[in-house]
Amino acid sequence: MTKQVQPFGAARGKRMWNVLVVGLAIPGTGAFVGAAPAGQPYQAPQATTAPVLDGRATDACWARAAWRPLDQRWVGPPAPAADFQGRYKVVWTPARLYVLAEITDDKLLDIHPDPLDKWWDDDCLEIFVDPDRSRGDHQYNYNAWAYHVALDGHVVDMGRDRKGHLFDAHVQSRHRQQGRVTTWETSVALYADTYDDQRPAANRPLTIRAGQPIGFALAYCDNDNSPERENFFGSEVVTGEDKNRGWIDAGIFGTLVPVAAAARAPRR
Ligand SMILES: [Ca+2]
Ligand SMILES: [Ca+2]
Ligand SMILES: [Ca+2]
Ligand SMILES: [Ca+2]
Repeated sequence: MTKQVQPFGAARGKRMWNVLVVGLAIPGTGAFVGAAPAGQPYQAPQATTAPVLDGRATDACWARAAWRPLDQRWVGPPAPAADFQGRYKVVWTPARLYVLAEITDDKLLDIHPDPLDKWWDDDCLEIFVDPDRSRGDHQYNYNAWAYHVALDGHVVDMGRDRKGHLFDAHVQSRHRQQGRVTTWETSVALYADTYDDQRPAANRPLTIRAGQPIGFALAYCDNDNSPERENFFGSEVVTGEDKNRGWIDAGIFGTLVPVAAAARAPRR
């Protein structure tokens, strides 16, 4: 199985920059960057009104969530800030997680029109969820999920048969590009490890509850000019030589804690 095993020399023509540049030069307000460092549980605020998925981060719920950086280089050489930068936020309702990603990418690429052909070699957002925070292997089972969200909206993860499958019903996304910055808004339904892939319609999403931790990580596959993706940037620190472990091992995921919306003051 050669999926997602990429040589480090794949990014020809890229300059070698210190990865610190990526972490320090995030555009925008930056107010929350560094407020919730990697390795600490992410406190996801409850959205009293779900965001409208339109690639615009103007929904009230987003203002209450802290940014986290996508600054861990899992595959490929260091990249300058103009090539890639990323950060994200998460909010929730009992029915869904909502992920906002702000990605600076100098060229959006989709060179595999078939959504099940080398999906990780096109630009895509990758959303990792382990609904019961059990950790452990999830390569060819549903203990956890690695949803690859493509520019065309298709969503792919590996099935028990060791092949890619579309899970378009699990994740919805919209993105909007302004210059080099693409804003992705996604909604993610959580499914248990008992997921029956022979009867997809029979599965029901889990209810998300305040205080029940969820394994979570986010990543971005960046390809600009190459037959294979050039970089893979993630949200979590992965130790060891092989940092491309998210699609196999839910143990590298971070922890997301759904935080209840503050109760309204009683009317008098
Ligand atoms: Ca929106
Ligand atoms: Ca790029
Ligand atoms: Ca699990
Ligand atoms: Ca790209």
